[in-house]
Amino acid sequence: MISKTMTDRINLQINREMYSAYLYLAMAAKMKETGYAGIGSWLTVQYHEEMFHAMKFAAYLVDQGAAVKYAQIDAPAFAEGSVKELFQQVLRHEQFVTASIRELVELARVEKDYATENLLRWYIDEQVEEEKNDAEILQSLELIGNNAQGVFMLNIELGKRANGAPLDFTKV
Ligand code: OFO
Repeated sequence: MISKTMTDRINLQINREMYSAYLYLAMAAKMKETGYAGIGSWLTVQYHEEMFHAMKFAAYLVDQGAAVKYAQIDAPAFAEGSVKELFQQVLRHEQFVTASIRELVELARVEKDYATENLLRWYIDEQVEEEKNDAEILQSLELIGNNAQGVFMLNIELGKRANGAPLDFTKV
Protein backbone atom coordinates (compact mmCIF):
# COMPACT_ATOMS: atom_id res chain seq x y z
CA MET A 1 0.00 0.00 0.00
CA ILE A 2 1.28 3.47 -0.79
CA SER A 3 0.54 6.74 0.99
CA LYS A 4 -2.27 9.13 0.11
CA THR A 5 0.34 11.80 -0.70
CA MET A 6 2.09 9.47 -3.12
CA THR A 7 -1.21 8.34 -4.66
CA ASP A 8 -2.21 11.96 -5.28
CA ARG A 9 1.20 12.80 -6.73
CA ILE A 10 1.11 9.81 -9.10
CA ASN A 11 -2.40 10.81 -10.18
CA LEU A 12 -1.02 14.28 -10.94
CA GLN A 13 1.73 12.63 -12.97
CA ILE A 14 -0.86 10.62 -14.89
CA ASN A 15 -2.54 13.91 -15.78
CA ARG A 16 0.80 15.38 -16.89
CA GLU A 17 1.54 12.35 -19.08
CA MET A 18 -1.92 12.58 -20.63
CA TYR A 19 -1.41 16.30 -21.21
CA SER A 20 1.86 15.41 -22.97
CA ALA A 21 -0.06 12.96 -25.16
CA TYR A 22 -2.66 15.61 -25.95
CA LEU A 23 0.02 18.23 -26.66
CA TYR A 24 1.85 15.97 -29.13
CA LEU A 25 -1.41 15.02 -30.80
CA ALA A 26 -2.20 18.71 -31.33
CA MET A 27 1.32 19.36 -32.62
CA ALA A 28 0.97 16.37 -34.95
CA ALA A 29 -2.25 17.79 -36.38
CA LYS A 30 -0.57 21.16 -36.99
CA MET A 31 2.40 19.53 -38.72
CA LYS A 32 0.15 17.41 -40.94
CA GLU A 33 -1.92 20.50 -41.77
CA THR A 34 1.21 22.35 -42.88
CA GLY A 35 2.49 19.51 -45.10
CA TYR A 36 4.96 17.85 -42.73
CA ALA A 37 3.28 14.44 -42.61
CA GLY A 38 6.47 12.70 -41.43
CA ILE A 39 6.88 14.98 -38.41
CA GLY A 40 3.16 14.57 -37.74
CA SER A 41 3.64 10.81 -37.74
CA TRP A 42 6.67 11.09 -35.39
CA LEU A 43 4.59 13.16 -32.97
CA THR A 44 1.71 10.68 -33.16
CA VAL A 45 4.11 7.90 -32.15
CA GLN A 46 5.09 10.17 -29.24
CA TYR A 47 1.42 10.53 -28.33
CA HIS A 48 1.18 6.72 -27.99
CA GLU A 49 4.33 6.68 -25.85
CA GLU A 50 2.83 9.26 -23.50
CA MET A 51 -0.42 7.34 -23.15
CA PHE A 52 1.65 4.29 -22.31
CA HIS A 53 3.52 6.28 -19.63
CA ALA A 54 0.19 7.34 -18.12
CA MET A 55 -1.26 3.83 -18.23
CA LYS A 56 1.85 2.31 -16.69
CA PHE A 57 1.38 4.61 -13.67
CA ALA A 58 -2.34 3.81 -13.56
CA ALA A 59 -1.64 0.06 -13.59
CA TYR A 60 0.83 0.56 -10.74
CA LEU A 61 -1.79 2.33 -8.61
CA VAL A 62 -4.21 -0.54 -9.24
CA ASP A 63 -1.51 -3.06 -8.22
CA GLN A 64 -1.00 -1.07 -5.01
CA GLY A 65 -4.71 -1.01 -4.21
CA ALA A 66 -4.78 2.77 -4.66
CA ALA A 67 -7.42 4.79 -6.52
CA VAL A 68 -6.74 6.06 -10.03
CA LYS A 69 -8.25 9.53 -10.50
CA TYR A 70 -8.46 11.00 -13.96
CA ALA A 71 -8.61 14.78 -13.69
CA GLN A 72 -9.45 17.28 -16.42
CA ILE A 73 -6.75 17.60 -19.07
CA ASP A 74 -5.84 21.16 -20.06
CA ALA A 75 -6.14 22.19 -23.69
CA PRO A 76 -2.77 21.76 -25.42
CA ALA A 77 -0.86 25.04 -25.58
CA PHE A 78 2.05 25.70 -27.91
CA ALA A 79 3.22 28.57 -30.07
CA GLU A 80 2.96 28.00 -33.80
CA GLY A 81 6.15 28.70 -35.69
CA SER A 82 8.95 26.93 -37.50
CA VAL A 83 9.72 23.22 -37.18
CA LYS A 84 12.74 24.17 -35.07
CA GLU A 85 10.58 26.25 -32.73
CA LEU A 86 8.19 23.35 -32.39
CA PHE A 87 10.95 20.95 -31.35
CA GLN A 88 12.36 23.54 -28.94
CA GLN A 89 8.97 23.48 -27.23
CA VAL A 90 8.93 19.67 -27.25
CA LEU A 91 12.34 19.59 -25.55
CA ARG A 92 11.31 22.22 -22.99
CA HIS A 93 8.19 20.23 -22.21
CA GLU A 94 10.21 17.03 -21.74
CA GLN A 95 12.58 18.89 -19.40
CA PHE A 96 9.52 19.88 -17.35
CA VAL A 97 8.37 16.24 -17.26
CA THR A 98 11.86 15.10 -16.23
CA ALA A 99 11.77 17.58 -13.33
CA SER A 100 8.34 16.27 -12.38
CA ILE A 101 9.61 12.66 -12.33
CA ARG A 102 12.59 13.73 -10.23
CA GLU A 103 10.18 15.31 -7.72
CA LEU A 104 8.41 11.97 -7.49
CA VAL A 105 11.71 10.22 -6.79
CA GLU A 106 12.43 12.73 -4.02
CA LEU A 107 9.01 12.06 -2.48
CA ALA A 108 9.53 8.29 -2.71
CA ARG A 109 12.85 8.69 -0.89
CA VAL A 110 11.36 10.86 1.86
CA GLU A 111 8.59 8.29 2.35
CA LYS A 112 11.01 5.33 2.09
CA ASP A 113 8.63 4.04 -0.56
CA TYR A 114 11.02 1.60 -2.22
CA ALA A 115 8.43 0.07 -4.54
CA THR A 116 7.56 3.41 -6.11
CA GLU A 117 11.22 4.40 -6.27
CA ASN A 118 11.86 1.18 -8.17
CA LEU A 119 9.06 1.92 -10.65
CA LEU A 120 10.41 5.42 -11.15
CA ARG A 121 13.79 4.11 -12.33
CA TRP A 122 12.07 3.12 -15.57
CA TYR A 123 10.76 6.67 -16.00
CA ILE A 124 14.14 8.23 -15.21
CA ASP A 125 15.71 6.16 -18.01
CA GLU A 126 12.81 6.94 -20.31
CA GLN A 127 13.25 10.69 -19.79
CA VAL A 128 16.95 10.43 -20.72
CA GLU A 129 15.81 8.82 -23.97
CA GLU A 130 13.07 11.39 -24.59
CA GLU A 131 15.38 14.38 -24.11
CA LYS A 132 18.11 12.74 -26.20
CA ASN A 133 15.72 12.19 -29.13
CA ASP A 134 14.53 15.79 -29.07
CA ALA A 135 18.06 17.20 -28.69
CA GLU A 136 19.24 15.13 -31.68
CA ILE A 137 16.40 16.43 -33.85
CA LEU A 138 17.21 19.99 -32.78
CA GLN A 139 20.87 19.43 -33.62
CA SER A 140 19.89 18.25 -37.12
CA LEU A 141 17.68 21.32 -37.53
CA GLU A 142 20.58 23.50 -36.43
CA LEU A 143 22.78 21.99 -39.14
CA ILE A 144 20.05 22.30 -41.76
CA GLY A 145 19.54 25.99 -40.98
CA ASN A 146 17.06 27.72 -43.24
CA ASN A 147 17.25 25.12 -46.01
CA ALA A 148 13.60 24.19 -46.71
CA GLN A 149 14.62 21.11 -48.68
CA GLY A 150 16.72 19.90 -45.75
CA VAL A 151 13.80 20.30 -43.35
CA PHE A 152 11.60 18.37 -45.73
CA MET A 153 14.14 15.53 -45.94
CA LEU A 154 14.28 15.41 -42.12
CA ASN A 155 10.48 15.27 -42.17
CA ILE A 156 10.67 12.14 -44.37
CA GLU A 157 13.29 10.61 -42.07
CA LEU A 158 11.22 11.26 -38.92
CA GLY A 159 8.20 9.71 -40.63
CA LYS A 160 10.00 6.35 -40.50
CA ARG A 161 9.77 6.20 -36.69
CA ALA A 162 7.95 3.01 -35.69
CA ASN A 163 5.58 2.87 -32.76
CA GLY A 164 7.28 1.07 -29.88
CA ALA A 165 4.60 1.52 -27.22
CA PRO A 166 1.79 -1.00 -26.71
CA LEU A 167 -1.49 0.18 -28.19
CA ASP A 168 -3.54 -2.23 -26.10
CA PHE A 169 -3.49 -0.95 -22.51
CA THR A 170 -5.53 -3.83 -21.15
CA LYS A 171 -2.24 -5.72 -20.71
CA VAL A 172 -0.24 -2.84 -19.21
FE1 OFO B 1 6.11 10.82 -20.60
O1 OFO B 1 7.68 11.45 -21.27
FE2 OFO B 1 7.29 12.73 -22.45
O2 OFO B 1 6.23 13.74 -21.46
